[in-house]
Amino acid sequence: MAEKDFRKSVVYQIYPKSFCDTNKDGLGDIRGVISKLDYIKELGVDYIWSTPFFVSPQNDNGYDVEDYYNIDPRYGTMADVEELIAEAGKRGIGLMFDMVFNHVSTRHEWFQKAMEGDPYYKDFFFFRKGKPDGSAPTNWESKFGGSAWEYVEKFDEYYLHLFDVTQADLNWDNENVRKEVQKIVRFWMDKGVKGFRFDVVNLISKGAFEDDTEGDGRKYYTDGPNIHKYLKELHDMTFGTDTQIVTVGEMSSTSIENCYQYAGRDTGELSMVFSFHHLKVDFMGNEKWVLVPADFQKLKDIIFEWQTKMTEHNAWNAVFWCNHDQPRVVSRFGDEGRYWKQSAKMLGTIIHCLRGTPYVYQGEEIGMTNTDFTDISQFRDVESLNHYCILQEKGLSASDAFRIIQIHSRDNGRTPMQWDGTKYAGFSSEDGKEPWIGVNENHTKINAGDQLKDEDSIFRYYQKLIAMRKELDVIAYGDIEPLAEGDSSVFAYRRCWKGQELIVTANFYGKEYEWKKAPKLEGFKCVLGNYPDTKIPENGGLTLRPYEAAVWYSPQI
Ligand code: TEU
Ligand code: CA
Repeated sequence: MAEKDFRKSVVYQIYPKSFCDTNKDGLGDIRGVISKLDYIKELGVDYIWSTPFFVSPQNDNGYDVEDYYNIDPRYGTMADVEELIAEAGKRGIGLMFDMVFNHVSTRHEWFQKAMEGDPYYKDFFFFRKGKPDGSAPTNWESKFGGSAWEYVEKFDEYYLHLFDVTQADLNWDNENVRKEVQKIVRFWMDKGVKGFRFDVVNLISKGAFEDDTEGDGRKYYTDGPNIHKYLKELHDMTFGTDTQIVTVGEMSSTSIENCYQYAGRDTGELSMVFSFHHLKVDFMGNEKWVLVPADFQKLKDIIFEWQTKMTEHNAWNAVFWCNHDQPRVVSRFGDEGRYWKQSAKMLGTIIHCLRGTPYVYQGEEIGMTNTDFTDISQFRDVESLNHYCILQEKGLSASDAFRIIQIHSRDNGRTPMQWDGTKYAGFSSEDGKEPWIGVNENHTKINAGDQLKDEDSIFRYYQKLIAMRKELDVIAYGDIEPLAEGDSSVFAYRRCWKGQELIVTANFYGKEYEWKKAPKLEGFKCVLGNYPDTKIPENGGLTLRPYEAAVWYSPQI
């Protein structure tokens, strides 16, 4: 069979815990995903990436895996997962599984045996002596706050956890670890899985264990010394033997130079990468827990840099605004209020016409917004709860700390999927247990049921964006040229492929804007837009209404 051409594909991401609950326990489940396959099919996507549902204590909602070969009973059974793969397959949709191999839950058998003192398994992890004064081996910080080292009294040693204290980092320098990982990947390939998303995979190769005098330690383990070797080996021993499998690596704080290799056409590593630099434009450097306005110029610079340089190096991006770790994009860069619909469509347009494989995160296709929580007790995420305390320890008032959590919390993307206007938004039935995390009140106005009935809805618009990538080769294969690079309001670019041209024009703000230096659009046709009456201006220039976006196409120059 010919190699899978993922350039025309679109991926739909599901966070199963918040997607659909079929047995009234307040937690989404696999049968819930099965029940919504026709909806996902209607959107037109090619793959479903589901975040992990393996056996786990759920301290980090499944990113703390206890057993990679079995399904957490809260989500369902192995038979359910097999049925999901088969039913999705019948609809032409492949399943991408989320493989977390940087760390395991401390409840995983390997860690349990390590804690019993078994030297074979102790070497699966990073156990290290403290400094002579007894303090942690290095000053590295956990991504969820606090030290990245946890003291174990009975060994008088510390173990490394870059994330939660219950997520122990695996030692990939140990060949036995790498062999176990390969076994797991092959197990799921044999079940008919069509793709993999590898969690924080650029952190698996640790460098020197030294104090970081400038930062939190990430420079010692990000894109580490053997990373390309380990990825090539994983590729060769597992998914590389099947040309139908698509892979995406989640790259934490990576460099573009490393991504040329991770996602190069012929480098034998992965199909594509998620990078996050464009989603730190409302941070202060790497510091997320602050309130600063989004820097639009920086956003454009970063997206365009990744678009053009990855193209030059024949490498492939995953393109996205949203996932289960990010606030909702319409709240973040758009407008939840008056221009909710226009801004959600504008943001979708920008992503879906870029060079790369677009990812749609559950609820994005209906313009779901951030949470409406008013009290810290409503938040569930370990990262948010940790930082709520850390911010107050640093001297912030409870209300200032809360405001920061509200804006940046990962829970913004984790409230239940809004299917309809009923009590629990159709996520679970009204006589069931209360959902594990609060439903947004706005589900009476923002829900899938209503949008399916409305030809002008955000859902219908996403459907068109997805169909357009399949119809127009220029979107999947074309080069990219940034336009209006220094402009204060416009996000625009040109794509070219074999004489076909596509121009995307978007007003990123809620104020009408006169774009004097707009490219000439004679010979182009507006193939999609978020206003019903977008026309080619007669005297050059382009007036963009609030959040107006349009896609202009010319079959040949
Ligand atoms: O996330 C990796 C990661 O570093 C971030 O997205 C993280 O949530 C953020 O930087 C914190 O500010 C992946 C998963 O997507 C996430 O859900 C897991 O919690 C994490 O790995 C650990 O497995
Ligand atoms: Ca359930």
